[in-house]
Amino acid sequence: MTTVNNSKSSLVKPKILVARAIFPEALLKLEEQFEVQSNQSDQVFTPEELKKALSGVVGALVAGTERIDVQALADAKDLKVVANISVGYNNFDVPAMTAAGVMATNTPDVLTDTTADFGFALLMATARRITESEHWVRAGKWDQWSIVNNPLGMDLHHSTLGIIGMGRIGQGIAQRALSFGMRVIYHNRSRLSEADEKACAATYVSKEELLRQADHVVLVLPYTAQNHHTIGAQELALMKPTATLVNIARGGIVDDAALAKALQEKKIFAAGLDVFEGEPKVHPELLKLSNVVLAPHIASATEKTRRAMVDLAIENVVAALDGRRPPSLINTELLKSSD
Ligand code: 8YV
Repeated sequence: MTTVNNSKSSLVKPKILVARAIFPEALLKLEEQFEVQSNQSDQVFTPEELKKALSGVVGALVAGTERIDVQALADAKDLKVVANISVGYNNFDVPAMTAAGVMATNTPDVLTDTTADFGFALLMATARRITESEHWVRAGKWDQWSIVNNPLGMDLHHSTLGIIGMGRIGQGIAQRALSFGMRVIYHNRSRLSEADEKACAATYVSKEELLRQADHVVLVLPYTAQNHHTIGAQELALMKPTATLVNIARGGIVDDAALAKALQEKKIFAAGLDVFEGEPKVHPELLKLSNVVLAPHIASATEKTRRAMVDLAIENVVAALDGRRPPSLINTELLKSSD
């Protein structure tokens, strides 16, 4: 059990914060070891509330909705670890956390397949106009069925899939594409090893080449300041008018205003979006369009995977507070400096 001695030498449980609602069983597990300040009402903290909530706790579990930066850490003098229930960690100012001696952790691997499945599902929904077709049925238009007057889509099978961001999830999508007979091209910060390229039969190309050649483009790269608006008006102009674009990466990777304009002007065929600039807000022009499939950031959202993400975040907090190396530590330099 994780315990610390207080000045009166009685055993007290260390205090931790759980900033978003989690599964009740996971909360009970945490309560065995910690005094837990939870937020089961799931009301997202304002930056001021987050700063207050972090003061006096030794660990915290947060999600992408909590920004951990200098301001949030200002009064967090006892804080040792913040565990993101998310693989992406652009909500963390990692240098600020390292400077404050706070371990940062995330939840890789446990969500790879679920997220790759969803990337493929969103791609299919987008190319085959599935949500638009559902609206068609609900609007009582089925009697207008005709050979030429259905929502006609684009094929996936034997088309060219372009993946930007070829980490674990990107490679998972490439592997799924193989069974559809797709040709896979990719662009990534660094080229994969020959063995990894072979495993997903993917060919490395420049970003521009990928945009020109691909029938379907899927974005799976992490958000960084350098990746801001990786896809803007200029990039959209390179794409085929028959092409689709799917973003399961992060809002801000795509210039949503430029995308809405390209979709309005039919510069590309359709888009599927799970993430948005300034989410949970969605660009108002995107909301007006029928050639875009919209999802509320659910790529990792299966019961099994969300439970695995929470469990891994708990494991990270427990390890850090027990003086062990957390399984998915991001700022590993913190351990090196204490060696
Ligand atoms: C999370 C995600 O649900 O893991 C990620 O990077 O985008 C999602 O799986 C989301 O970030 C909430 O923390």
